[in-house]
Amino acid sequence: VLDDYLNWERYLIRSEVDLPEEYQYQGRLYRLAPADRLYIAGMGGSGVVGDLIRDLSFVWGWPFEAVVVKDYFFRGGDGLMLAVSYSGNTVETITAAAAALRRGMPVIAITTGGKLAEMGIPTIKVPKASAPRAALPQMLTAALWTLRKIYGVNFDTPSSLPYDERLADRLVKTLGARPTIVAPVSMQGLAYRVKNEANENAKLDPSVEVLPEAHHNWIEGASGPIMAMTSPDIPAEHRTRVRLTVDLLSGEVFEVPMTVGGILTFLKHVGIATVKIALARGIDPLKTPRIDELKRRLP
Ligand code: G6Q
Repeated sequence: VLDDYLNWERYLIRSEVDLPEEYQYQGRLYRLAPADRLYIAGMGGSGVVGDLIRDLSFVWGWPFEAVVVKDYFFRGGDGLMLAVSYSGNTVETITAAAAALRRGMPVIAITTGGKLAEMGIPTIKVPKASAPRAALPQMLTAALWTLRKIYGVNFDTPSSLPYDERLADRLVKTLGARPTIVAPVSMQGLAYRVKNEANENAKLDPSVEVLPEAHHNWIEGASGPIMAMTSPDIPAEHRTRVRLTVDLLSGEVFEVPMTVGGILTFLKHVGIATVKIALARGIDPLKTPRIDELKRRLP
């Protein structure tokens, strides 16, 4: 898994994806046209693609409302859905995709295979990695090229994701202390990804608080260490909220450019740092026995 993170740039998709303008599914016609609402279904390491697209679309004003779906149940109306599942076998994602199709909504799959790839809907197959969470570059860039094709959105495709040992060390220290990760709404997806990496690789349980809402409740109860996230690219209102939090409570501030390159470079360091924490604790960063057991026990 460490090798995957170190070689993330190799997995970035750098060219357009092939998608039809329309397709037939179970005798019904679906058109892949821009819709005001974009649903992104997916769980865990695949679901983060939706979280990050929501952050990016907010920061860069993309021409759709990104709605993240992390459940079996899908009750949305008009729109377009991306169903992201690394394995292609995640029951919540497959169920939500099927529900969207029943409602006449076009769905595009992003996966390495599994049941999702066999549904007979447009599917972008991405290369495998050691774990779903380690396949973020290929899943995220596959989703972004899809959005380029349908909505014409612009994004950067970084040529490299440079490694900085000092940043990794700072993250080891900060995340090892099980902080509360504090981020504004515009960086919420990024903050949850940091938490998830600490959960899955390091087997730690930091929490996430989102601003400005957390200034109306959590701030009064806050007691532990704080990891604060900010960016030069987010609205001034959000930057101010982060600054005020750290002024009042102190904390380690991480500034992340909200570009594809900035996000993936930072998350590569988070991946490496959480693997390092695991190894220092004598834990296998790759294995996720509870997640596997839960999937086994599901009907
Ligand atoms: C990530 C984990 C886990 C996984 C989800 C969803 O590395 O294994 O978070 O991503 O359980 O599975 P799929 O990614 O296969 O849909």
